[in-house]
Amino acid sequence: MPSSDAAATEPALVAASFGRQFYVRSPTGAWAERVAVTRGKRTDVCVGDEVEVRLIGPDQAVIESLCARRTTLQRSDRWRSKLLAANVDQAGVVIAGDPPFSEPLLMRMLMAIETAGVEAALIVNKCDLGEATRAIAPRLAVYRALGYPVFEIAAGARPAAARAALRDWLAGRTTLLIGQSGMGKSTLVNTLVPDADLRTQAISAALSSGRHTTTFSRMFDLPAAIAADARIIDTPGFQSFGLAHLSESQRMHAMRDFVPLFGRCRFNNCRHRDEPGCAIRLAVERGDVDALRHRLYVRIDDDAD
Ligand SMILES: Nc1nc2c(ncn2[C@@H]2O[C@H](COP(=O)(O)OP(=O)(O)O)[C@@H](O)[C@H]2O)c(=O)[nH]1
Ligand SMILES: [Mg+2]
Ligand SMILES: [Zn+2]
Repeated sequence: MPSSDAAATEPALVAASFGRQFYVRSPTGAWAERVAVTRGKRTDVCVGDEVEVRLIGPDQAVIESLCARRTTLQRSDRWRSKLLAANVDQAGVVIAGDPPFSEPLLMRMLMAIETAGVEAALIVNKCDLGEATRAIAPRLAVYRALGYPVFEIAAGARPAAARAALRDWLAGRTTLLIGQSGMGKSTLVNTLVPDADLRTQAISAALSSGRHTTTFSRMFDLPAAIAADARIIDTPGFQSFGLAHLSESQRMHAMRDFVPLFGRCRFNNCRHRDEPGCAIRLAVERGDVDALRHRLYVRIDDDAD
């Protein structure tokens, strides 16, 4: 290959992925956003990836190489692992009182996020629904006590207040929003990125040749007036979140309430169920470790066997 060709690649950011097609943009805005494909059958590229592309004409590109990732978030079952996003700094798990959020799902997402070395926060949406929000308040207190930032907002009902509450947390970072469907992720993205819907439609049309779908993740820059130097990634909702890519030790270490007690169980291979002298179960009995989180941990551990 002539060396002039090798020099003709451009740095790009993957703003969306859909099957084997990607939507890429220039980090400096030097060229127009466009659809890209990978060479061969490579599919291990995801939203947030930094890549080198070769531009073809005014609206196409080929992804030539993938840059090293700072972080990788994924979910997986026994057969397949799915990349959710690369290079995110932090993740906001969006939950709400109505419909009631699933705490097992929340715990699974937190395990994946923490193991990936990504900072996690809880974004509690629909706080205008007083009764439903009061019903989950005791659970929010548990996560606050564990040190997670907990933002209480109403993205749809009180958008300006939601922007003000999240501004400092979003500034200077790339944030992934994840959660069950119906919690309000897309509503939140729309309050932060005024033209998000239009841009989603444009990406959707370009990627799926007209078939409108929003079942893909996509990344937007936030307007500077809303948060400086910030990017946000909206994801489709999940009904399950597999952790086959995590070891038992990784799952255990993501339990912030367990960590200070490690090494105090009678048996050093303790699985913190009904073993005699289990320091974690004793802490549950004393009320020092939340009983529901312990019970859900055991269930997640059972599912992984
Ligand atoms: N009451 C209330 N409903 C909201 C709020 N934000 C979003 N919703 C509603 O929640 C539903 C799901 O929102 P959506 O953004 O599509 O959720 P996603 O599936 O997580 O992306 C929609 O009917 C929204 O109108 C809010 O602040 N208050
Ligand atoms: Mg959505
Ligand atoms: Zn134990």
